[in-house]
Amino acid sequence: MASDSLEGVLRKDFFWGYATAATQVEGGWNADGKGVSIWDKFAHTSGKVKDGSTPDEAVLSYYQYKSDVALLKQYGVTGYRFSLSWSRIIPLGGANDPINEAGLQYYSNLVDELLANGITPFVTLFHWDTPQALEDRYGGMLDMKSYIPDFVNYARVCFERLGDRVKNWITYNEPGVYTLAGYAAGVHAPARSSNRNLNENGDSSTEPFIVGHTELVSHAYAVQLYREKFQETQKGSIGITLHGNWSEPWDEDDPLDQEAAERAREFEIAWYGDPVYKTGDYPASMRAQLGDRLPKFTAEESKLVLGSSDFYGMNSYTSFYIRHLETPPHIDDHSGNVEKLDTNKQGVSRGPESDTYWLRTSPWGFRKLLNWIWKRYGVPIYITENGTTAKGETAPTEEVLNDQFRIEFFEGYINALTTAVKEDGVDIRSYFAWTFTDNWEWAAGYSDRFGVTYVDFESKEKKRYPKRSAFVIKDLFGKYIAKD
Ligand code: BGP
Repeated sequence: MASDSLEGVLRKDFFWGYATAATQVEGGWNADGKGVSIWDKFAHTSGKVKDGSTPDEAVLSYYQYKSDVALLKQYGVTGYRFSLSWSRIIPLGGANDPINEAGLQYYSNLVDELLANGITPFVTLFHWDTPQALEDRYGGMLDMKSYIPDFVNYARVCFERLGDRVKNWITYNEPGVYTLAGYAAGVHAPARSSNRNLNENGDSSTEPFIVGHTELVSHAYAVQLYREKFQETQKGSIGITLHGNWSEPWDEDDPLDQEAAERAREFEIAWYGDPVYKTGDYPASMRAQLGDRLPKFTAEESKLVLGSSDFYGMNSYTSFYIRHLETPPHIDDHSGNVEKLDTNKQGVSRGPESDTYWLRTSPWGFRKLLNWIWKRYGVPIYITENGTTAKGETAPTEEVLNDQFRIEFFEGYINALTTAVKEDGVDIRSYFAWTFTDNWEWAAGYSDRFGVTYVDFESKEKKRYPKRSAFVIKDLFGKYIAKD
């Protein structure tokens, strides 16, 4: 419900809309010269995806972008965040490999279509789909020296070819999820598990932190290129998007749990946030626990990384209660000696359960997180993802399309962000809900539906059915954004 006292609180030029990622929506996985990405390979390997599905077709937005943009317009959005598939643009990925003009043309058409409909594009260069050829050639991001020139070249091609019209760039989406899910848990591409890499001393893997370092440094080089060669003429902004959920102490009066919650925030968010926005280095709590597992920034890297984002791109979905542990839960712990719980000491739940095991509706934590980020980093915040699944969405029935659970989620979170602007003075410039249509949710396949549009995956054209949440969000921003 929109509260009257929040009317007109958001700035006139606040952007709102939906976020998507190439692998999750495009389909056409090998169409018109596209190369194979690590997610194509992962999904085509049996046993990796929950429902055994692949993103070969996804929601066919590669073919249906015009009607999709028309639907976005109907939903009233002012912005649309999508990602470019590197292997669609440079099929083999490398700086000396050929460009696929057909792939670039698709993105150019999409950008034109959005602009013709008054929708501002926000473009992510990397949403997890490394070209498989680079993985095969030198191990992808594990080899920072080989990887950087390839990523920076890819970024340059995108700035050159789309930057006359794209004014909002995001280098990486959730670098921390890419590293932990892909190199520690091994449940995402490229499916490397740190357990496999234990050395004889029983120490744990270093791979996630090596990959994390590559992401940060390559991000910074791409930003340097944009700032030196493009920003003045193209007049856009560029930054990075980090994931982060709120960590609340399990026992709010226990100093150990308070410290543990702060440690959890640092391991999750400040791992990338501090180098970029605060110190040019990793947080001391991480260095203390991880020692040499954490790479060291050279003086040059540190200088390059610090200040390398014009804004804080924030993806957030939920909150956790955090309890202190004396010893790491497992020897290759990546979370700072903490335990994540669903309820606090008083037995209060973090919120109603969605259809996704880690996600519960907890807008109370969203406001706290916005404040934590604002206080620690002090740069404008672009909320680039936030959304939920709901139980029982298996057919486009009237009840499913009247998606009350998702509506309450969005009411809570959009209210929390608007309150953070009004009451706490946090500078928030955008909100992109996750997501526009049901899609291919990575290792969950087609089983997790985050869309405000129901998709019939059985139908040949992946028929779309608007859910009511799309119109509730429209009304909320209609009230909360200031008018001329
Ligand atoms: C974010 C990703 C999105 C999307 C979303 C939903 O971490 O950036 O691409 O997948 O999470 O979560 P999940 O698919 O992990 O359930």
